[in-house]
Amino acid sequence: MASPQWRSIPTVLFPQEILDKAFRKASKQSDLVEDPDKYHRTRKQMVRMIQSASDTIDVTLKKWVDKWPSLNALSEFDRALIDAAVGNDNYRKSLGAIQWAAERVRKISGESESKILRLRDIDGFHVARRHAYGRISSIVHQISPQILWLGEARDILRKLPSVDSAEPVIVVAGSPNVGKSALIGALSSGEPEVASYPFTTKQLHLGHFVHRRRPYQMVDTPGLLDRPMEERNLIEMQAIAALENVGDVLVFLIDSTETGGTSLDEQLSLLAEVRSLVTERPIVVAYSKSDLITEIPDDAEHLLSAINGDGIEQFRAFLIDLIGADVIDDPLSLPDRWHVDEIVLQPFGTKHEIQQRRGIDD
Ligand SMILES: Nc1nc2c(ncn2[C@@H]2O[C@H](COP(=O)(O)OP(=O)(O)OP(=O)(O)O)[C@@H](O)[C@H]2O)c(=O)[nH]1
Ligand SMILES: [Mg+2]
Repeated sequence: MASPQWRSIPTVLFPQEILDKAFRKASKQSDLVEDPDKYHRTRKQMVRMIQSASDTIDVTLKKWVDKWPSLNALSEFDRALIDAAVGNDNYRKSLGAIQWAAERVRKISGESESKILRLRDIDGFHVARRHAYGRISSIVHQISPQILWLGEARDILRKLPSVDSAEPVIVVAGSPNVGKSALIGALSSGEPEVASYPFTTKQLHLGHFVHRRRPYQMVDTPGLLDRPMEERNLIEMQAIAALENVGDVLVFLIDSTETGGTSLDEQLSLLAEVRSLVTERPIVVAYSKSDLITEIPDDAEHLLSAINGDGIEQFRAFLIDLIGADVIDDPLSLPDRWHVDEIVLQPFGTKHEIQQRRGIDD
């Protein structure tokens, strides 16, 4: 499922701008009416004005509704992101109100036309046209809050990262400054894209690499984990839950050198919190800045350096294997090492954890 292309969503006009645009077009249309007879000409002009104005509004509003993706059609990842950014409820209600207004305006146009066709005097045509314009304006003003909301939401949503959740997604988390963005850079082919989450001032890095023609996307989660869980607001909590639960794998990066400014103990307690939050996805713990590490932590299975590249290729291969996007195309073939069932079923965890699961003491 491709991410919505927020950038292609048309600009949201202010309510008065929509009306101005519609009425301006309508006047031009009325100028085009030709009829030597004033009575018939005026009638045609007034009908043309109402039709044209309501057409413009109807088309403009419906285009918004069409261009904004329906939440139900989006991936869980995108829905969670939108919910965190602008609120899914507001999203639905605003688009609903706009759809309603488009239909109302169309109806008013129809009613006014039949009324004008029943009238018999030039003044009446003008009055009916003005009356129709008044009703149309009031409908558009009535949905003013929703139009304004949509305009603001568009600006926020345009900054959201675009992730194709049909392809593998690797989410990188960890305390500030542990090297999340640098790791994504090191694993990426090409420069990572820089986006931003609306709820943090920090920059977000999006990278990818390709393995067997499949893109593996990587997203980092800056600024989401720099305070204890209980101090975070609801929006951040949702964002964390969404991000960490949605990818295929969560890489938790630990900087055991503490040069990032967070003590190892704090990082480990953060890891414990994240473990309690992320129940649906495998968590891979990796140690960053291996070029600076003097004392190798006991349980360090993955030691990485974004600076000199140590461990990076092995880690990439490990992630590809863990995600397993390539395996079992042929339903009759068995995975490699199928007979070693524990390892096939539970390919991750530290050596110690695997041994524990298998009941082996160190
Ligand atoms: N020596 C060394 N320094 C590294 C390594 N990886 C990152 N750094 C340095 O650590 C600092 C932080 O790296 P970032 O990649 O920005 O860390 P981050 O986790 O993305 O930080 P935030 O986005 O602020 O949470 C930078 O000065 C990097 O140059 C590494 O492998 N070795
Ligand atoms: Mg970063």
